[in-house]
Amino acid sequence: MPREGLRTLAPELLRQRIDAVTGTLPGAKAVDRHLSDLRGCFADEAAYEAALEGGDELVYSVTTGLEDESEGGLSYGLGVVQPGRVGREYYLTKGHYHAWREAAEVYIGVSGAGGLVLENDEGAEQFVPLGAGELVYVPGATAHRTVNTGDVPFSYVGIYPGQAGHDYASIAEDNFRLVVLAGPDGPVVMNRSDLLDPSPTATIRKAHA
Ligand code: S6P
Ligand code: ZN
Repeated sequence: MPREGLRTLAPELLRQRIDAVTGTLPGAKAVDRHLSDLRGCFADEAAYEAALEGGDELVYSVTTGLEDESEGGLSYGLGVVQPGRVGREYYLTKGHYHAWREAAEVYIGVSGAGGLVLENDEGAEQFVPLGAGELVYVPGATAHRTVNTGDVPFSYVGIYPGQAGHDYASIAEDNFRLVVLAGPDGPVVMNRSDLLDPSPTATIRKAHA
């Protein structure tokens, strides 16, 4: 792909306005993900089926702004996760590794509150809160999923190498090891294995804001 340059780049891509109220990049088209697109993502399968019966609600939208797939180019998109839950689990994105594993990404919070569930295949995992005006660095070779822990839409911009690509299958197979749930005093983070096999010793971590 030829390099986008000052001469070729459309002005609306050179300087893009983020509409934080509507959660859009004006001029760009959003891809919507509804509950039915997220089969297998939520821990509580019965709650998922019940939620689906109640209506195939919109869970999140992604609007891709510029996709510069030339060597050294960057792409970016605006994600908006709606407020909501399936059982106690907050609405989330599918999540992915980058197909080019080494490709890192920067997330910048635009409005609302949520965070990123991160993990790698070396056994590290973490929930990192992300609010408006905050930035989270997603290192390379790290699967990432966004979660809305608030009660208004959570929007953020993700900026990543244009050649990153997306690999959804590798993380979908076993799903993320951490789940983010509504607790009595706000969001809590648990290991999926503890959630599926609850015992008094299950580790519950508070998702510090
Ligand atoms: C792209 C970046 C985000 C996600 C968005 C939706 O690399 O990480 O723009 O695409 O958060 O998530 P997902 O997992 O459905 O692509
Ligand atoms: Zn990504």
